[in-house]
Amino acid sequence: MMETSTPTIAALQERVEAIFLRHGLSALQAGAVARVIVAGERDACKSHGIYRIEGTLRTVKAGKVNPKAVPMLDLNEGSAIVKVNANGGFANPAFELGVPALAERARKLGLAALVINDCTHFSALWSEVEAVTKEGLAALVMCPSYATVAPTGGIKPLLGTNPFAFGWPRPDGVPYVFDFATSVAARGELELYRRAGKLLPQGWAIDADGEPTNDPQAALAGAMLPFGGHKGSAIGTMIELLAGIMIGDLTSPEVLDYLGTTTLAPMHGELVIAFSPEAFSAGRAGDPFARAEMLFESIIGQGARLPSQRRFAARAKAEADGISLTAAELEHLDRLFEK
Ligand code: NDP
Ligand code: PYC
Repeated sequence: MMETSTPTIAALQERVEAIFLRHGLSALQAGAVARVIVAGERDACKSHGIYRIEGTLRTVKAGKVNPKAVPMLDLNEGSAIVKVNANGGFANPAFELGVPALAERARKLGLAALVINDCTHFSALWSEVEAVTKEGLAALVMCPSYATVAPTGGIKPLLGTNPFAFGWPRPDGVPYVFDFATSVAARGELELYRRAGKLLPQGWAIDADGEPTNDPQAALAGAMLPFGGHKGSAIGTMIELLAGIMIGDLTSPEVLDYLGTTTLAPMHGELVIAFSPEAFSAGRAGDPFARAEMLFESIIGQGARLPSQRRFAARAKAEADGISLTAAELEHLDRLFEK
């Protein structure tokens, strides 16, 4: 049986933060980046957990992210658009800086957007969606990544795996949250399959000649496929438009040109939109939150599960019992600290 250990969430946070501090990140950057990585492990989202530390450190070493960047908030008074320039640092502290102003503006105006520019973004989006739902607001979050996905009908990497997430606040518990790559799977999953020596499921990727492949190595050299064929391809394109071109930041092919590799974390922008359900439904019958609960109950009533339910169950277990890590994972953390 594989040997495991169960550090508390706080202990793992301290350990991951120490790795980043040791490698030159400021306390602001190290704390925010470690929080999102530890949240990934806590919620059993391995593709964006401690596995991401190595790539993050590689990106710092390559000089493609500013480990001591201080994000700058532009309140853009009177506008529904709040902006944060990450100044070449990680997206996570920039997001944390922008959320209070985003929430205040959305409550006042009914909806508001947070634009983050010039940020390195490697993380899952659900933690950001949840931060907005904690403010009693619904949220949409999206960003490009780098060109790794062929548009439907094409065979060359062009779109990113472009994550797209939504959240709806629930008065008496965890929010409704979905968060997915607009490719069949996140690129991190491909890498985890490669490391485990496992074949990919059918329909995830094509090789460099455009032929379907189950070989993770051939897939990494070829292109991933959008989820849902032309539908995922169109949503991925929308994200390039809204969270790349519209906010004056890089699109996925431009990110790849800038980095020259997919082995570093991508640098681009991010778009967060917050909605006040009360403001949108004002003057109409029915409490939007109560009506939403009826919808969720009907979904569950059919035996279906809500998205993020698996994640929230993993979180509850980690909060009670600690985060389960193998001895190999803990040794890996030690090596990252020493490197
Ligand atoms: P998954 O396919 O694993 O999950 C997508 C969503 O569907 C989750 O909210 C999941 O909830 C939910 N879900 C899964 N199965 C069911 C089911 N049977 N019924 C109802 N809901 C279900 O996600 P991806 O592999 O596409 O993406 C993984 C992560 O990668 C995301 O968090 C994304 O943000 C991140 N990512 C980040 C990128 C970046 O550039 N920063 C790029 C691409 C991806 P649950 O978790 O509870 O299973
Ligand atoms: O898993 O597809 C991915 C990814 C790309 C950038 C960050 N995560």
